[in-house]
Amino acid sequence: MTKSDSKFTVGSYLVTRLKQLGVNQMFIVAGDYLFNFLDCALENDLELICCCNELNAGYAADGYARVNGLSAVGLAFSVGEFSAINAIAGAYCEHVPVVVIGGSPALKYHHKPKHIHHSIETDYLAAMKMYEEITVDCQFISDPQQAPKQIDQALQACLYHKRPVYISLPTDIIYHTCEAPGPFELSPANSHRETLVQAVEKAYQLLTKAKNPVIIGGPYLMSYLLKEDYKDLVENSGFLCASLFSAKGIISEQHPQYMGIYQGKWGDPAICKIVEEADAVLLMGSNLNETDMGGFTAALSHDIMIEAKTDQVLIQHHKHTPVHINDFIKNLSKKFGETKNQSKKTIKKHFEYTPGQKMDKGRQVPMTTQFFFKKLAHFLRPDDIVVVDTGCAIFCCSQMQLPPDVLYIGQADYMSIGYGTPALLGVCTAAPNRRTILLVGDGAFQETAQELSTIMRYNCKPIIFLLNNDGYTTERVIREAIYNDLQPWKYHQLPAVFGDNFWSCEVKQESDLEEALTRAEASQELSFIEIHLDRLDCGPMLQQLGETIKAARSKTPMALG
Ligand SMILES: Cc1ncc(C[n+]2csc(CCOP(=O)(O)OP(=O)(O)O)c2C)c(N)n1
Ligand SMILES: [Mg+2]
Repeated sequence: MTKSDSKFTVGSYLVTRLKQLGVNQMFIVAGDYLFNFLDCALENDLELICCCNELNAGYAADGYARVNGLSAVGLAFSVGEFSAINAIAGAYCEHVPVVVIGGSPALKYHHKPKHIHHSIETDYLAAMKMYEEITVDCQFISDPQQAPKQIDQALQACLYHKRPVYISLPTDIIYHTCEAPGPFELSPANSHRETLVQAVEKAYQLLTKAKNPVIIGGPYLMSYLLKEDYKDLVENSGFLCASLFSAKGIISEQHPQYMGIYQGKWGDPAICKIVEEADAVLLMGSNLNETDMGGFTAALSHDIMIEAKTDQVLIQHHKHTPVHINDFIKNLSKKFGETKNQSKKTIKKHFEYTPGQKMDKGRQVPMTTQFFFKKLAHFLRPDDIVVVDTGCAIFCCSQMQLPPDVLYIGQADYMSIGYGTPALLGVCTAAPNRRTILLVGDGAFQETAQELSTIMRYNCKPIIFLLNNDGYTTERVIREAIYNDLQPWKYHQLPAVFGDNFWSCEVKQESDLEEALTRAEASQELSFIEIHLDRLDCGPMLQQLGETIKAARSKTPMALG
């Protein structure tokens, strides 16, 4: 078929490609320059999830991509594009593949720019210049002949690097015809063959000669969909393994070889000891960020380390590149798999909370963080999705043992509060049949609370636990000051403003929780449970962290918060 015979337009080409790649919903906030593309999406059965604001649409797209493997967000020219920047920066930081589509003025305006609505004077590419910092590819589509190539290039980059890309679509280009999309073939990983073989051999030698080797799983294993390969590697090697704070749940926390979260001196001392006394460490898919490294208290020596990043492997200071994490994990796992009689090391867990343990129903005393998380550990079941926002929620959850096959989602590296509620919308959209639970602090909730409205608009039925500790407790434990206070909302009353398809309650005493959980368990509607906690009750880990930071602050300012 020639280009002129094609029934495809630039708009329908992009929509078709998204659908071929499993994106069946797009998060949007409408705007006039975007109308043509939105109509095109509707004509081609790409469902639109209309959000309250663009920051939230970006976070929703992030949550959707973490479940689905790819997502799209449609934004109005400039005003919408600028508003979503923090969400897309988060997706860039955390390796989440989101396609950002910006509606732009018609080409005739680009040829002869005038100061039109939403433009910053006459620079129509101002947003694109900003997105260049937080995406792996930016395309401005001005020629329908080139459009398919440009769109495919952006999508390839998005899926290869697992990071956002940006496509700017002038409003009139949408209806120009272009060639039909063929099958989409993903670019293969670009490892250099011999370097890969060398890296695998060296890593294998170092690990097998060691007496006490350990494996640590990082977040890129999740981004690159390597969960199964990682499990194979752990099992084929027989070594003990830990997860980073940002990779909680990358391997079943019930797995006999799994120790728990390693987070330097911030984490469990028993796990820290095993990891830091190991004579070989294989660290898979990490960027060694501050939180994962426990405020850089982690004492991991590069002399005994193998570090697989996304496209290179560092072995005892020596860089092997290009070696893609995908190729490295598969080949190393295979190599271990070929070795017979590999004895497996197992470990008794150090977790404080274990499912199946008999739980008391609670007394008539004020609710505490510790009691809540103990009960929650019993409430969770396999296959749940748990979304956590930054605050006590993410820090306390990291200490709680998850049942197998729970998908755990949080912004553990970028840590922008307010991520959780809109990400929940994305997660529920991508996985409507999985039970989904949100843990969000009062401060984080106040950042993006409107999206509860969209969650109800699309009839999602998550269970939301709002941890109301009267302000920014995570910040309070570092410094008590009025800027960590909040206007005290009646949170459990808020869903009633947005719709009818919910039930809500307040939990003030330990004994109230049982009834709330029983009701949530049986509910066919959205559950909104406001948990009242003391303003300084943050669980032992954060408490200790606050003390450490306060003590260290006079010498070295810490970055937390
Ligand atoms: C967008 C953004 N603004 C500010 C911060 C700084 N910050 C980190 S934790 C926190 C407090 C969170 O409060 P809340 O959600 O109530 O959780 P809590 O610590 O009380 O459990 C703040 C303001 C941030 N991480 N992200
Ligand atoms: Mg709070």
